[in-house]
Amino acid sequence: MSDLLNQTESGGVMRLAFDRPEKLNAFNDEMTQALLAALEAAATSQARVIVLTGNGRGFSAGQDLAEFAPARAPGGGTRSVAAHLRAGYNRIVLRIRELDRPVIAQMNGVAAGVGLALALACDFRIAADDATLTLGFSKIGLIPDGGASLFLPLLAGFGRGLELAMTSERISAAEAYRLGLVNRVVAAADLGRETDAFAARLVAMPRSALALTKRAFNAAIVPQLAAWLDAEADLQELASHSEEHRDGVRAFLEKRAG
Ligand code: LHQ
Repeated sequence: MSDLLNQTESGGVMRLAFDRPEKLNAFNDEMTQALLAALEAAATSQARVIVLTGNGRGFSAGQDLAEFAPARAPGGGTRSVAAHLRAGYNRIVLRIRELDRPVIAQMNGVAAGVGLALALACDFRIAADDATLTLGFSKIGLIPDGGASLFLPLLAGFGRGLELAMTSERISAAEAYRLGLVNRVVAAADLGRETDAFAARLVAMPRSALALTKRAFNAAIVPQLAAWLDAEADLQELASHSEEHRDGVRAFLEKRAG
């Protein structure tokens, strides 16, 4: 267990809270692997519902761009983005979808990049009214990854999904609700209580019915998920070799990003 992921369990609900609040819970390798391990352990736990959330004012700002930056610098490291996706986020998305119990994203604050992608891969999203969402990838020359190129149009529709992906517009929770990206929006002060109440409703439902319902929806809507995540990683690899990507990451790290 890592200090970067707090795990608690009560009333049949496992809560996993990202804990790098000073970086808006951006994912470094340690936090990524901790989440993957926790989701793997959840598959055999007594918990009937899993809740993902963040500590502080962020749900997650996505990939830690400072940690991955050396590979982006001219003459820098050689880490492949595709390999990075396959070793971490893609496995997390598959775990979320394959878990035979509901996974809820409790969106306490800003969700960006692959942080938003992971929320979109969950079964349900409950957002605080002051939370915001942005894909952010296009600003740094990338494509939506972590399954977002699939789950975003699935939830928001092709046109609005593509618009959000291409513009990286930062939208409010209310707008996200209007677009179908989140299931409900609640007062920030009530977020924990409202999520607990919703989770308790699910805990009280017949366990196998929920497991089979999830399996049915997966088979109907995302039957080729593993293959798509793989293809998405290849496209991201292409994008990551561009000058636009290098310049975009540099602009963010030097705080020149608009
Ligand atoms: C961060 C981050 C961050 C590091 C905020 N990293 N520090 C996969 C494969 C391989 C390569 C690349 O990517 C991917 C998948 C991805 O996820 S790509 C997309 C990565 N994420 C982004 O591009 C979002 C970057 N962040 C932002 O645009 C803003 O921070 C948002 C809109 C999330 C929030 O803005 P503000 O509320 O104004 O907060 P802030 O920008 O002031 O951030 C607070 C701190 O968190 C700050 O640190 P500092 O030490 O200066 O206080 C930021 O540098 C840090 N931070 N996101 N992704």
